[in-house]
Amino acid sequence: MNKRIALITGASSGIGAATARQLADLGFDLILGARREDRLHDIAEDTKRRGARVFSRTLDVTDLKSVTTFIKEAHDAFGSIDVLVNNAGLARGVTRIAEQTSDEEWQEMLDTNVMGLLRVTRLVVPIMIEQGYGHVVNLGSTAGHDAYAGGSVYCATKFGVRAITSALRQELLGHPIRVTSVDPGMVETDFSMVRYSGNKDKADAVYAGVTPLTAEDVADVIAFAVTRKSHVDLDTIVMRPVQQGPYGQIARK
Ligand code: 8X3
Repeated sequence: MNKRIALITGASSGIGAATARQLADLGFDLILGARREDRLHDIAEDTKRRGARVFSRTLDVTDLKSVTTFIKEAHDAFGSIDVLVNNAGLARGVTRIAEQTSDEEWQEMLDTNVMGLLRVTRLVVPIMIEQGYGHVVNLGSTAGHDAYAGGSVYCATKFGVRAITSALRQELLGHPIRVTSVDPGMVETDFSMVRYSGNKDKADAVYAGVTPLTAEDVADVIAFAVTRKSHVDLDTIVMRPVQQGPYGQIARK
């Protein structure tokens, strides 16, 4: 049997990079996209050393032309896409609605987390339908289950991902294509550094007194989901550190 091929967006760091490494170790070939070329190059080289055949290109999911070119070149190179991991996403700020002075941060989150995921999905799903198999894994969040003050738009994007995942699962019923949502709570990646525009003190405070999930913990779950027997479709997987409860409750030490 040919090696399976997984496409991962946001593959240059955090959950995307950890997933790329784990899937390479499990024998997948990889299509890797991310905005940061130097970091993408590093993860491409690492996964090649682990035995994967790798197609990697810069990808900006907010840019339709970038997405279209990326998917076409990747499909031309590899001929099929078995697994799509829609990982690219970000949070910007924790500003309350009435205190937000411009559209910029809101727009970037909506355009990346919602529109970006849709742009990639709508081009990959027809390939999966045509080939007669596939698995779409969307990265949701506990922020798509419970909203919190200062997180209105980030939470809206993740509630949106949850709606898109549910609709997609219904749209694909009757096709042998699996749809999974992996929805983590607190994961220590550069997520908080991005959210707080590089303010390390604020980013560190998010994880103070908590043993957060790691990117590898989330990648474990993605790897588990995509390696089940083909008739097994894991639906929504919500995962948190043991110190994090629902509704933003955290038992810090
Ligand atoms: C990240 C979870 O709680 O930091 O997706 O918004 S949270």
